[in-house]
Amino acid sequence: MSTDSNLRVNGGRLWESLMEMARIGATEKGGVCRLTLTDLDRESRDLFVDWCRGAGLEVSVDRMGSLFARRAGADDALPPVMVGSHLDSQPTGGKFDGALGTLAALEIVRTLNDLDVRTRHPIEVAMWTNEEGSRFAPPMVASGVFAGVFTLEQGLACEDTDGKTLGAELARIGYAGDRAVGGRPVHAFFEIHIEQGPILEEAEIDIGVVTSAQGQRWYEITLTGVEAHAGPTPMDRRKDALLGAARVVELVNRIGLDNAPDACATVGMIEARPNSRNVIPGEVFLTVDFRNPSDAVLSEMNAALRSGVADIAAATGLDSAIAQVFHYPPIPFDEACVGAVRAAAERLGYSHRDIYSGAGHDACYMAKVAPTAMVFTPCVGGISHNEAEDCKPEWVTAGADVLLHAVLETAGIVDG
Ligand code: HGY
Ligand code: MN
Ligand code: MN
Repeated sequence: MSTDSNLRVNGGRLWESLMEMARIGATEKGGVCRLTLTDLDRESRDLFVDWCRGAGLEVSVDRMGSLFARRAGADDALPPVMVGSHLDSQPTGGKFDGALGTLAALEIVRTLNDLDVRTRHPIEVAMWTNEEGSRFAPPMVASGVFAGVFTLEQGLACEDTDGKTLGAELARIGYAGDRAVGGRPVHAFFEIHIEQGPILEEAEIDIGVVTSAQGQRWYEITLTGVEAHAGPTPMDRRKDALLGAARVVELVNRIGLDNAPDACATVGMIEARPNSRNVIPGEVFLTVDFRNPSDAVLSEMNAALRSGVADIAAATGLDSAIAQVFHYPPIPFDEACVGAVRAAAERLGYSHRDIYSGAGHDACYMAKVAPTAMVFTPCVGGISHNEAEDCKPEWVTAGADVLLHAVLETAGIVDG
């Protein structure tokens, strides 16, 4: 039975769910701060689990705290079509990053329930722990454990800047599940997400058919000099770690510009110690985030960073330590699943274009263990990882309609 183009989600219900979820961790500027494994994360999980159970789904929690809400298939022994994303946010995050993918997945199930449609494969709505990597690096760690990229021990041992481990925080909020992480067949994985960039909105295109995700390398750099008094210490006798860090920030930006137009290079975190106004900083910790659609160029950026940091340390009399904490090469998504997304947009009459993802997503790791594809919606001004992040009801509805059809094409409709 082919997917009837009249099959559509209830966009109003989805928008309402997004606005209700956005009240958890709501910030004054209209965003959300729902850092992973905080009490607010627990509150969002509790609400999501209630909604899933309200839709008749069977909810399980794995040992990384990821949630799986299952709708039986007509042939329930078949591997599930999984659809989902994350609910954790950046410290100054928005209402849609992650929540759109998680709640649109739930909306698909709600729509199938309304229309009494049975699918051949079971459907599982997934909510992954710690996608953002803001509190605990690396990002996408739970889907990474599910895909066998990290061991469970590595995932649980991730530490935040206060020395708390992911495993301990998971137990503290009551979401340390007992289900094995991964190691089971998944028929396909789909994720819908806002683009988090300007391309679709500027081109006035409804749907991004995501063909791949660019590669990433994340680093932690520590520069060590000598703490000293800001008054009596002559300028030529200083080993100023913050001076070195300032030059590293300039170096990172230069590496990004030198590899234009596709490279992205960012220093997002910097901590000067002891961070006192009249003490020459003796130590600085900073992070580097490199992205590129070419792994070869990412390697060149890596080499330029390492040699550049060594030169800066030598010129400023500092010791330097650089650790790569995360890397994955560019990830192509599955042609058949990407085709199902493209065909769905065509069938439903939505404008669409192929696009690669600048951001990382749980789909990037799921692509290692299941045929995977993503659907992008535009976002207002291309802004994300910012409390001003915004989307439009018509974009959300169009994206969820396409997701519904791509999932049904892949899961198969038995009757309804
Ligand atoms: O960093 C990323 O691309 C994602 O938001 N975790
Ligand atoms: Mn996200
Ligand atoms: Mn994000």
